[in-house]
Amino acid sequence: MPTPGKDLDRLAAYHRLQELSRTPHDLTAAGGLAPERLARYRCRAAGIDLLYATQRVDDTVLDGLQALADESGVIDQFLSMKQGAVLNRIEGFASENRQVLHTACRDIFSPQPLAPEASQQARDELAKLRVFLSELDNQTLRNGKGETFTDLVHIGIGGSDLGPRALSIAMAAYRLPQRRVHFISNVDPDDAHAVLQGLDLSRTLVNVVSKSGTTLETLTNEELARAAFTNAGLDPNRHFLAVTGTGSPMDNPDRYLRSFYMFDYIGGRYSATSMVGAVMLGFALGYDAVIEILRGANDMDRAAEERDIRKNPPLLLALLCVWNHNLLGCETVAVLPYSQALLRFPAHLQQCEMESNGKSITRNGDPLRYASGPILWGEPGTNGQHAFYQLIHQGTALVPTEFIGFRHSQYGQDILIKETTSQEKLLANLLAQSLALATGQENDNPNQRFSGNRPSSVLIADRLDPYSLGALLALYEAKIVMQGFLWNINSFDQEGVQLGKVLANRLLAHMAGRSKDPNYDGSETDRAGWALLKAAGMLGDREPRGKGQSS
Ligand code: G6Q
Repeated sequence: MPTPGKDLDRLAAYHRLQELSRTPHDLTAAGGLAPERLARYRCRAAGIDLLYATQRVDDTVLDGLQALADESGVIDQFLSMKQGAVLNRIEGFASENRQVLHTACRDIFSPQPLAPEASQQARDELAKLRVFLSELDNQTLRNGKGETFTDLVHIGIGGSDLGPRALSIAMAAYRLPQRRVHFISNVDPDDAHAVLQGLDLSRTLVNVVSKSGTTLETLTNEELARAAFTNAGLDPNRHFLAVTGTGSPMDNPDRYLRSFYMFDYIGGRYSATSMVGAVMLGFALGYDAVIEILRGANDMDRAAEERDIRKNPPLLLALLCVWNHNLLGCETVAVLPYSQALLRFPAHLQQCEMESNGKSITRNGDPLRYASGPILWGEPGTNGQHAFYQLIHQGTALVPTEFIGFRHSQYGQDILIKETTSQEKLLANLLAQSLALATGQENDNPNQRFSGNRPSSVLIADRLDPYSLGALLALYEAKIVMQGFLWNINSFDQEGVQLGKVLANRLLAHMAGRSKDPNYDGSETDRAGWALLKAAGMLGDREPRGKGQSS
């Protein structure tokens, strides 16, 4: 069993950084953004460059961050995660007690993967997927009328939706002809209706994705979709696919055309490169594109093992986050992709970061004495520039930003207007924002004064394609778990979402009129829940009828 790391504030390097944080690098000073600095503060892996000259760090702070990385053993912990250590746990308390092996899903190219068993399971599932996709391609798998399948509806929520959906939107430019994918996640019936109504169900597959096989929203939407197929005279079992954990209530191949598996060592929010994302992506893009995504992710996973922080983009981004968040006091981080295709990428990162690092205890169960995960948010630029950037430039909150951009567009359909292409305009805007935030601008008019010294990083790659998307995804996954190691928290559980789920079931039981023992127990929470339902006009004149009934 690995020993958890040390608390951040027990590290000598952290105290040294606290001293340095009193006089952070001044980006507004003369020479604060010297060309030499811009050229040197740049680090690259798996085709992605991280430009960080516009962060409030200098060589001394970078040396301090290197010392912090070394002293906390962040890379050793990352390696032991990849080798299958049980890191999803809280010492001495009941916890999930699981390995964390999402990286094994893409460690499939080397003859000696770090976690051989998990990588073999990934290969086996990929082999099944390859057969399934080739049967679709060569039309041995067709609908009851002998036609090909053209549409796939992916049903899942949280980790079984956000990552796959973000990747699917990002890769729309690479979609196979005559293949469309759709998503249903919310239990809002309008969401499901809006998706299903426009489809020719006879040529549609439905991919139901739930690791646990017990999630209310997903099971409800599955039944709703099954009913739509039955009403259309179709047999759902010949159209529905399952992606689930082995042994889950959904692990019932008789009900599905095909069943694919993911394993308990892959957390939902880290599961986009498992079958959770791969089945839908394979349908939309083809098997080879899925492999390219995995290859990009694997290359970044391997680059993330580098101990020199100046050569390891995810590690450096994680340390810069600790610098901004714990030492310079910033509470949020904005991820701003200058690519419309990354429309839902910030939403995926929001879950990945905030569900992983929104914690208040250490891995020993002690209260944290320092801040853990920041609030992460974001929208594509340049749209955001015409909206919330005002606050980033001149607001009282200091918002470190992570810009993401690509040198070339996906479709290559572009024209010169006033001697620049749209892609150049997009990138010019990205870089100008980074510059403006760093240097600011003096003005006698206080309303037109920009303080500057607002930190940002720029991630830039050649083109958003399957390989770079995989690398970008893995970069953020690694960054997020490394932050967790630095804060000495468990980034792999999500107890915080449980209470709301339990109470929602309780309120549903009241609404369904099943308010008998044990659902209505007269506890303070139950009484408040009942009263809240009444105040919301959901119960009419009904009174509780359980053993704890109040009247
Ligand atoms: C992610 C979380 C959570 C989970 C969903 C869906 O890390 O655990 O978002 O992915 O609740 O769970 P199922 O896949 O089990 O339906």
